[in-house]
Amino acid sequence: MDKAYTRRIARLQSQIRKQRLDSLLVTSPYDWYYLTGFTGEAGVLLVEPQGYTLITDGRFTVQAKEEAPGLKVELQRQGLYRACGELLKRRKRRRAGFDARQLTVAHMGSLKKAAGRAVGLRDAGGMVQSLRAVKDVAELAAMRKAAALADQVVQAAVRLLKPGVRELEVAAEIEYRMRKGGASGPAFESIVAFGDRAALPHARPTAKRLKKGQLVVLDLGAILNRYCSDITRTVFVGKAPTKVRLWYQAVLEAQAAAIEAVAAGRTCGDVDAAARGVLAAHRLDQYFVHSTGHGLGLEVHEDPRVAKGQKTLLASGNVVTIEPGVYVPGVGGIRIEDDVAVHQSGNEVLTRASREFIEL
Ligand SMILES: [Mn+2]
Repeated sequence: MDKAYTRRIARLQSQIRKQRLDSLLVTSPYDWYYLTGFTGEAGVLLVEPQGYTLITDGRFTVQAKEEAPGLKVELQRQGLYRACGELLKRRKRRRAGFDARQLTVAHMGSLKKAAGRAVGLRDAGGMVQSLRAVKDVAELAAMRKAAALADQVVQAAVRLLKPGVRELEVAAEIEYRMRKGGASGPAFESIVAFGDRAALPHARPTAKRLKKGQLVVLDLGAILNRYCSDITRTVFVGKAPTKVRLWYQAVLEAQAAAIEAVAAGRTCGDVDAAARGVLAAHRLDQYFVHSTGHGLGLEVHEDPRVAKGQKTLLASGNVVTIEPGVYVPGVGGIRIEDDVAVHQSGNEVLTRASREFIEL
């Protein structure tokens, strides 16, 4: 297996020992891909202080061998969690960790039934996610490429914004261009929101046609070599009223202040406060209805969360989005989003498409 994977497993095993667990059930496909390179979507990776075993089914035998040579695989035939429970029982595990945010009540039922009373289960959620929050050199290189593809696609999408075009058409072009650029797909359902729909932070594209005098929010991200990007640009079709231009400048200023605050050792709450403070000075903070950003990596939303009051310290290797916005119901919304990597000193903005206000 690749050295990066063995290094990650070793780090997790030391965490397992530190938390005085004798095993950990890794139940997220993102987590086991991070640890082994196996991309199958069904299974459980059982990590123990001295080794690790993938429990999966016959559909993935060949795939696991190809993607994670040397990985020990046990095939389950009568239910994944039943097989897990039986394995824990055979190995006399007393303190097995699991992630309560991932295991369903049904999974837990089968697991407990098969494991029997002697096996102890404890919630140890988030252990792999916290390792994943710190990207290594190869991961950062992958994320730069995913960000560059998002830059290209968002710029191409802006050129498609002509009166009469539908939100859905622009969304389709966005996804087509991502795949042409090598992406396995979009990191999330692309947002193309015209006019008052731009006031909905998570608007889904509709058949609505673009008109002159509307704001347009484009929010998209690509998955390239398994890593996600996430970018938002807002443009105005026609000559923007002064009010809209002032809102845009305020959001841009808020974003710049938050990016400036992204540094190793600062809290995520500080970064959020930097954006919120600028918007408050413009009396626009009541229109900023979500948090400033989120971690980005194998998943489009991961640790650390950049939200109000978050005490988590940023560390070198973190990648977060910075995406303040203002949303005025009935009028429209403005959001500017970029992906930022934290370095030992300073930070690096991975997405580079121009942030200047565009009037088409
Ligand atoms: Mn985002």
